[in-house]
Amino acid sequence: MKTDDFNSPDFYQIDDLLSDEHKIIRSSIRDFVKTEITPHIESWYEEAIFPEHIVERLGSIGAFGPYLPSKYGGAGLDYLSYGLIMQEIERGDSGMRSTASVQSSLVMYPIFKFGSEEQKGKYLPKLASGEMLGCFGLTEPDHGSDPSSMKTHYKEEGEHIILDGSKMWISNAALADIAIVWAKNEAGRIHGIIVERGMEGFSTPSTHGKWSLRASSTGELVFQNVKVPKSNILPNKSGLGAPLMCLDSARYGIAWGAIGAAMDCYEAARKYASERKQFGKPISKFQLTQKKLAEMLTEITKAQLLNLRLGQLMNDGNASTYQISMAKRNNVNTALNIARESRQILGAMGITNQFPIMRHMMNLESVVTYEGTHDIHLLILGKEITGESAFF
Ligand code: TGC
Ligand code: FAD
Repeated sequence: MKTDDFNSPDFYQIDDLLSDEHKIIRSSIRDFVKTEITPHIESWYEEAIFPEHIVERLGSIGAFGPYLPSKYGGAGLDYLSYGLIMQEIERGDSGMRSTASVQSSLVMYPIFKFGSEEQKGKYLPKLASGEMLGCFGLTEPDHGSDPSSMKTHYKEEGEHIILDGSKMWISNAALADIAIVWAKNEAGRIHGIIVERGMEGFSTPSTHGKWSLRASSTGELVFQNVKVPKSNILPNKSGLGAPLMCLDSARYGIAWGAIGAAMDCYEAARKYASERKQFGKPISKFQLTQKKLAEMLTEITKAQLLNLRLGQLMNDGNASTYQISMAKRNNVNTALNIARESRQILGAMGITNQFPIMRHMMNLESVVTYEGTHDIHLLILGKEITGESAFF
């Protein structure tokens, strides 16, 4: 069995800016990843298995909704803690982090922010413990970057609504007990609806043939005249702004998570370079290898500082969508470049599953697309800078 002796690079002594509590949380999640994810991830990935038991395990270590109050099963932690948890889990695998961030930011967060007291009491504690798994349905087959044009809709019928349409590319769809579904009412206004597994006309086919996020389950949500009680509508916010608020929280977690994957690639490449000999000396003696490693560490350090400051702004309630977009876009792109450079340092060995690099690289190809593509985040920033929308 592979040993995992990962330690995160800290070139700018950023640890000095974290509290003891932050460091304890990071260390406990890191230990969890070392014992419960690293030893199995390559075979789950190769066999395209989502390890269902991991849901309750993630719940037990507090990875679901850590920033929610304890009244609802959360741990009342701050956003730096949430970021560190995402960083450590994605260091293990982006698919595992996907499960944690969908559950936390895209399922628990909207119920907490927009739900009724009854909805919060009914779902949040079970979601926090991992007894229940959720998913988030915004993307449709014909509407990805442009969710405002979604077709999924509902009409009112007495105490129920009748929901029709479909969602695609939904993480955890096939396993989720509940789905937070975004759909338009008869006036064309977007609302969030809690759809439960077992409701007649609701099905969740799996998506196969992915070369990315293979240890994560992806699927569709299909609604054919699904009768949902009106009381399952999230009452406290409507409009596209509601799902976009959830995305802010999830994109923040991804900005941290991606750097976890980058650190894992960098550490694997650094160690390999000191052990692998060519032309009679370790390849770490070659200037071109040193250039790669120096540039990787520089980019990781810049991204760590971006995350730290963004986390402070999140804690103060002052982080803007645009700041979050910048961090998501920069850090995922940085991680993808670092995965590619690390792979080069390992030569042929870099393409095997004896090292985590190629898996991280393939995962990051999804991460750079979901939660807003690299180019959509550039346009979100462009709109903020110029005041002009490139979308409409
Ligand atoms: P736009 O006109 O900019 O905004 C529409 C309305 O929303 C308001 N708003 C916000 N409100 C709160 N928080 C925010 N962050 C907000 N951003 C915008 C805005 O004020 C407006 O309100 P109102 O009252 O004027 O109507 O919208 P737009 O249609 O121009 O589109 C904006 C755009 C393209 C940036 C947005 O739609 C977008 O971000 N597209 C990307 C789609 C996306 O990210 N999808 C993600 C799906 S979920 C996912 O990928 C999960 S992967 C999970 C995993 O496995 O980890
Ligand atoms: P499109 O929107 O069709 O974009 C295709 C290309 O066109 C991209 O390069 C894009 O940048 C570019 N483009 C689009 N519009 C513009 C423009 N105005 N200007 C310039 N370029 C543009 N969604 C969910 O709702 N829930 C989930 O849980 C979820 N999980 C996912 C899991 C995985 C593994 C993946 C891969 C996706 C997941 N998604 C989920 C969907 C994801 O959010 C979408 O894939 C993403 O928003 C992009 O949409 P699209 O794939 O339809 O691409």
